[in-house]
Amino acid sequence: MKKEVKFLVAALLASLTFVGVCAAQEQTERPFANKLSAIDVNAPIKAIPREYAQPAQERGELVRVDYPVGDGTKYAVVYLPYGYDAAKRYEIAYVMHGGGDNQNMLLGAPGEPGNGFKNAIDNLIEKGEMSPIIIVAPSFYSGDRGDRGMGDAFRGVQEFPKELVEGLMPTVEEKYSTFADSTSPEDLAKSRGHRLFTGFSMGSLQTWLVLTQQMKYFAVFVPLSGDYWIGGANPRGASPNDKADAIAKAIEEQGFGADDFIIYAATGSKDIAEPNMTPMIDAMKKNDALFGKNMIYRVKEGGVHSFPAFQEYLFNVLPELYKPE
Ligand code: FER
Repeated sequence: MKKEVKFLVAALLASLTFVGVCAAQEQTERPFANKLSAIDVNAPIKAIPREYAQPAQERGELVRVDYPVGDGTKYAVVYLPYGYDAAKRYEIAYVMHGGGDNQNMLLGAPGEPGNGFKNAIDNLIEKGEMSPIIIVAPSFYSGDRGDRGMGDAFRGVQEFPKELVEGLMPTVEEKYSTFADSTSPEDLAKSRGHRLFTGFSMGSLQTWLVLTQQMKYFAVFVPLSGDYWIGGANPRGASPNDKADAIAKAIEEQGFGADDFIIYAATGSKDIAEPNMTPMIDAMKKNDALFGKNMIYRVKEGGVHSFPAFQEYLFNVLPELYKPE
């Protein structure tokens, strides 16, 4: 090879390496790293104190956001923290309800802050116990079907991961300021470290489905009272090891490893999901290389499969994951 050509090849390789390193650094922005290390998994899960359920002085706003799905539209309820400022960047948490519920169940509907959980979030932020974040409450049901059978839930959770990344995320994160520089798939992926998915019961199944299919866009997962049903429908006969292996395989097939995500799982000792979830988590823990350092699991003593339990888990988990600096 001629000297000049060698030089050109070397320069090209050096610049490619440089671009590669920059890309890797962007990919590896990991604000979620170390979030779990300070959490005592044996500490009791706190009930929501009565005063936190009262309206705060500084109240966030609930807005309805319509987004495209196929030929139609669906909507999500979006919580904007008090003093939301489009010039700032916000962490964002997507929260999925359980079977039979809807977009309004967790936080309330716009103008009707519902059952006190929104007040609890307002209060946590007002008291400086949690950073202001954006919370998105969508539904896996199709708005116009209005049906609520188990088959609809199975279909809904299976269809949702695609509509999440193609319709909901781009619409919400275009409208409101998150860590995504734009709503291109590349920028949404680049900001994955600042994006959480959680849900209760069928919403927990939804969380496992998002983890196994859309980890490209999410790094923080909070499955509450629900195990992974392979593919989305109840996998009769799948053992805890089968499920753990399927989750591990899906993570690896998406090109991710132990440093790329965290899982904060929880349920109650009397929850109908506990006998499903605990053995699956135990099977996952056997894969120490993938889950050893980045997964925790808390079980609330006496906790049952109920909406108040869902609220309690989030009330405990969100301030831990979004500790003010
Ligand atoms: C589970 C137990 C119960 C679970 C889901 C449910 C995804 C849902 C029950 C219902 O909607 O009635 O382990 O995991």
